[in-house]
Amino acid sequence: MTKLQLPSNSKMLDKSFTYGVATASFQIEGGKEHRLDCIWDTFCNTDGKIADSSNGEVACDHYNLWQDDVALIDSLGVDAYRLSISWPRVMLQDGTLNQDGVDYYLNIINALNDRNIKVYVTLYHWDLPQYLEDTGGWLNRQTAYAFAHYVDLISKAFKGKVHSYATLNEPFCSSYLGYEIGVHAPGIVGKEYGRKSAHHLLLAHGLAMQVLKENTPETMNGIVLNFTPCYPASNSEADLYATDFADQYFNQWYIKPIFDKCYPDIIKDLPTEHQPDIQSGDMEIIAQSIDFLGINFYTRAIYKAHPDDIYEQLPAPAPLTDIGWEIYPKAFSELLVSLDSKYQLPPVYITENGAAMDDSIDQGVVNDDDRLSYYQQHLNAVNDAIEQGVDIQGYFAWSLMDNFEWAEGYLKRFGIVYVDYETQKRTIKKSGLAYKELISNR
Ligand code: GCO
Repeated sequence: MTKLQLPSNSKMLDKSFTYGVATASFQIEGGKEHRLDCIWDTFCNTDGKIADSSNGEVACDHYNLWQDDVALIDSLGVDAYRLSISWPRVMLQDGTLNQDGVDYYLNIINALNDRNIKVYVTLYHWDLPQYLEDTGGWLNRQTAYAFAHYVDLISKAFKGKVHSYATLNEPFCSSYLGYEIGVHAPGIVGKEYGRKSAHHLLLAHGLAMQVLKENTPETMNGIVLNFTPCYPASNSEADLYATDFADQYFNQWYIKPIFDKCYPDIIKDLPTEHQPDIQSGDMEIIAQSIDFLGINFYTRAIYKAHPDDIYEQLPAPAPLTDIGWEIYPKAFSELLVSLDSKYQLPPVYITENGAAMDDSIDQGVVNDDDRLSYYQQHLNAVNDAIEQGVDIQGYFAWSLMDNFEWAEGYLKRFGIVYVDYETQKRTIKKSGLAYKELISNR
């Protein structure tokens, strides 16, 4: 297989459908000496947290190589680039802007605009300033207000240069992985912390939406949520119940407040000490209207009832990617159709989709047929959802290039561009060449 193809009548072949590539600050930038510490620096420096004991101090050295990387993005022919802003690079602890950090992003944003590449900014992709974690991080309600303040200053500094803002990337990961099971920074463990941190993240989203509407009503403003659709191991009543519970806990928890102004029904089944601290007016703030919804999809999960706990997730069946996630594209179209039927969705953008594969480079060539096939199946799934009436207007490949894959360090490669971390040489993989061809053949 060398090509990515869509049916000739596909709406995804219209020029108005946006194709892009995505990255995140901590995963690619390095340049640590030019910013304050974030929770991922601290987490990486804690023994046993990162699979290869690595950190984000150099990463893809995008801090120094951004000009080449913008040229690389342009060479792929994409319409848009989704990047995230490192909060501790642009803000000082006293609540003022760090102009060097702002200028760093302005240079990148200007270079993208010069090349007619639309700039999709994510304002929070998990790199919370460490000084805010020191006062409780997302367990502290004040962090939501600190976020709105940062968004106020940065959206003014970027005025007129950005196409779209996403407030948060995947609040599920920040709260559940970071504060409930502790496999992501800041590594806090306790069922009592997951929902509380999630509520403050969602509040931060709502407060930031208010700021964006005021400061930059001309940009497309929204949020990026990830979903791992839940499937039952059998049709037994117990398994169906377990699966529905997991879906409410892991998926609907983050979207329902935004569209329905309330948490899923299971909130009443959670012990009081696990409940979020909801203050009067919070749900109205969270349920601001949004201009777009970003959806990230990688895989599904299968659940059955558990005798002592409510649910148990089964091991993922083959075929698997290199990170152990099942390849099951049908869940992608089913997810999109089901969200569309449950909620009054604004236009949807697929803000991340892609696969980690065990790539090897041979004489400057990366034949990642496995990733190419993943993309083909998932582009088809998006097309299926569009045919079923879901208003999807864009698709971003995760990721532009191999990078720091959080707790997996540099061991898992998600790029459509290969990175040699010794030399920082970038090589477009076969999947990247096919993506470029799909885009240029529209
Ligand atoms: C995400 C993360 C990415 C990951 C990707 C693969 O938003 O989940 O944005 O940072 O690298 O999802 O795990």
